[in-house]
Amino acid sequence: MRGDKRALARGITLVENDDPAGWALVREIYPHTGRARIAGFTGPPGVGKSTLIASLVAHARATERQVAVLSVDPSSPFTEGALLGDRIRLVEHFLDEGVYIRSMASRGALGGLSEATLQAVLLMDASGKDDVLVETVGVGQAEVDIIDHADTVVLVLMPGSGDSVQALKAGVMEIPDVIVVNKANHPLTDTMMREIRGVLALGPVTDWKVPILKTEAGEGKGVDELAAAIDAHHEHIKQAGTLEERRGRNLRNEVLGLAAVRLRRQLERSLEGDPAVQELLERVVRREVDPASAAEELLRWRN
Ligand SMILES: Nc1nc2c(ncn2[C@@H]2O[C@H](COP(=O)(O)OP(=O)(O)OP(=O)(O)O)[C@@H](O)[C@H]2O)c(=O)[nH]1
Ligand SMILES: [Mg+2]
Repeated sequence: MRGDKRALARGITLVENDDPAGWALVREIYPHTGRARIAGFTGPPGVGKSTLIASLVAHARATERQVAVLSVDPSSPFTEGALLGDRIRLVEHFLDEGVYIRSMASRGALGGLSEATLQAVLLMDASGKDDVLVETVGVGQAEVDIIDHADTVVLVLMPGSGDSVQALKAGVMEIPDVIVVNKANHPLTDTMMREIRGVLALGPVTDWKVPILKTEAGEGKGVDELAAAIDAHHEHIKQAGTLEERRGRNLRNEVLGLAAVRLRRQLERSLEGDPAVQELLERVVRREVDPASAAEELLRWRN
């Protein structure tokens, strides 16, 4: 809680390894969380999320804000090796005591990736970070719903990522709080901006007008505006009371989600190898009992 990077790193490793000490740690620090601003960055692979985040880190450091970055990518864990490659400009921040960078790819034995990431975010928050920036790949029903725990969701696109605009249009993806079109020196940028505006115009009118920003992350262009938009959104939801509401709803969902996963696991364990259960399932397959009745039967046995 004094912000020691090594302690934070060890804590996250415990959580990632599903070590009971990790859960105990989160239990202890939980009352000290809720201070950090959590921004989630999502969007298709390669649009420049990491590069943008690196620029935002530099931006935050200029005002002495403490920052943590969590990259969640089950398909391509970003390793130290990848970090040292040119694709991520976070390297320059590795030696900065005020910045902590971590990636998470392990699914963990128990709760799965999204649970482990939430715990990691809590630890980052408790360690005194002002900003936690979470990167996840994907648009639509992202396999990592950690984005649900962000106060501000930033969708990053680049000219040509039309699929994502379609996903927005089709309602597959929830409307984010801020939209960024990165690599904005591309000739199709303005077309893309128009398409996005068109999609947003179809949606409901809300009290927050989703800004659509152009950036060139590599050059740091538009990053000040992006930082300002994230600040403005945070301020907006704080004033409107939606921040508490959002966090409350997300935390309640988290509790229900965790309980559901655990109940399912308990159920599976208690029924494993039980011949009566095998027989019941066989009867469903033989169409003697319908699935809903069989499920009720299972629950009756458990109680
Ligand atoms: N031309 C141009 N290239 C950019 C810009 N921003 C990022 N890039 C490059 O695009 C590539 C992908 O950038 P990343 O920041 O790794 O993208 P990402 O969205 O984090 O990618 P994943 O994590 O793999 O999904 C890198 O080679 C960047 O240098 C930009 O504004 N213009
Ligand atoms: Mg990335």
